[in-house]
Amino acid sequence: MSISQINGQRLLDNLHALGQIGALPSGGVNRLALSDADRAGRDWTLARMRELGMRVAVDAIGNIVGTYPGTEDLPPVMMGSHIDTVRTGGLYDGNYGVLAGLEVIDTLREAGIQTQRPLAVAVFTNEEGARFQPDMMGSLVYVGGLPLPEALTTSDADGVSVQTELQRIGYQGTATVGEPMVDSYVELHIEQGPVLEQLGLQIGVVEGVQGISWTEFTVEGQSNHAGTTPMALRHDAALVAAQVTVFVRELSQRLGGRQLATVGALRLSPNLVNVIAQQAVFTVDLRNTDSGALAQAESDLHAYAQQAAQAEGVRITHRSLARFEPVAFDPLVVNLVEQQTQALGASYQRMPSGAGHDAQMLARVCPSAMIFVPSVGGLSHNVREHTEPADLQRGAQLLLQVVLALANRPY
Ligand code: HGY
Ligand code: MN
Ligand code: MN
Repeated sequence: MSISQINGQRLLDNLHALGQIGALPSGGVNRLALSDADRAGRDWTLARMRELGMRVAVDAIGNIVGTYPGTEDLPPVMMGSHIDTVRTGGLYDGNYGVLAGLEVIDTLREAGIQTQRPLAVAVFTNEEGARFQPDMMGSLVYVGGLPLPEALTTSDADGVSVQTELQRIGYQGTATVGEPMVDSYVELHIEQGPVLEQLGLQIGVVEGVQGISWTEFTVEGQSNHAGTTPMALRHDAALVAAQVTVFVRELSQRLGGRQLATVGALRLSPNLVNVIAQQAVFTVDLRNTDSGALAQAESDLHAYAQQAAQAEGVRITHRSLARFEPVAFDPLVVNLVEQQTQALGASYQRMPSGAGHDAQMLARVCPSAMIFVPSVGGLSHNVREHTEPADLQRGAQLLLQVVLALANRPY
């Protein structure tokens, strides 16, 4: 049976159409979770699902699941990702996995093909965690990893809750969280790193996702006059934030391997040129494929932060924003992705994911895996995020072939 070919131009057109929603004047996209732009993106995506004749459900955390019926009433093979972005996002992070999933449905529908198992496409709420932590919030609730009430009462930096925003944008749905039960999950995503491009490879067969540890530190010092306070008498919150920032870079170099460390958010108060900072609130993002090394990095970080605070005579507290162990995807689904990649004649390598993804949550409840396509310059979470059309098309074609194999496999 000749395999249907996805319509690459239609996929590109849809990526650009969705990319207009929340578009930044300088290029790129700002579609923070549960913002007005996110609502508009959700409305657009729902309309696309309905155009494809999909049955659409929205659950209590705002996850959207479109289902395309199969010949058998079995748990669906699910594709999907997210359409929320960071504040300086690109066209492809998350959006590509959702729209490629809809392109697969469109292609099969046009060919009059119905798979044995139904196919589903999911849009998970707040994958980025840029506004509300933790990241992958919608999929974590979906798999029962975060109680719904705890997610709904989570607030952003302005004290606005997830529930308030879900209701405001009209996406606190009534579908039961975690339904439908999923047969298997395949997420297509841009790599968001430099590996495939540097090796000149077309596909990443993703074997798992590294561990993630997000911590928010609050340092309380003493504001004072920058011109009259002797250096020895200062209790400078900004100094401790800066020391920890330098420390985590040195920590990643000392631990080596795949240890990553980032201070991405920093707020000083009162944040004035001639006032010693009274407060510093900052985040530390630690990642490692090795669970033990990640725990070691966390332990070293907290020991150093306490010691630096004590030396400066300031108080330091912290709270965890997200903590996920490394995840290994289902070997059978990973093997299937590899086989279909070979059948497509694409160059590839097996690799871990540096970024977090909804697939690492779905892996808790069903066999899951991911497919990567190259990111130009390894850039992502950056308005210049780009993937070549040929790579976007190839990834979507591979997704179609993988889900066809999963949806029609003997049961
Ligand atoms: O932070 C991450 O890895 C993902 O983009 N939420
Ligand atoms: Mn993503
Ligand atoms: Mn992202």
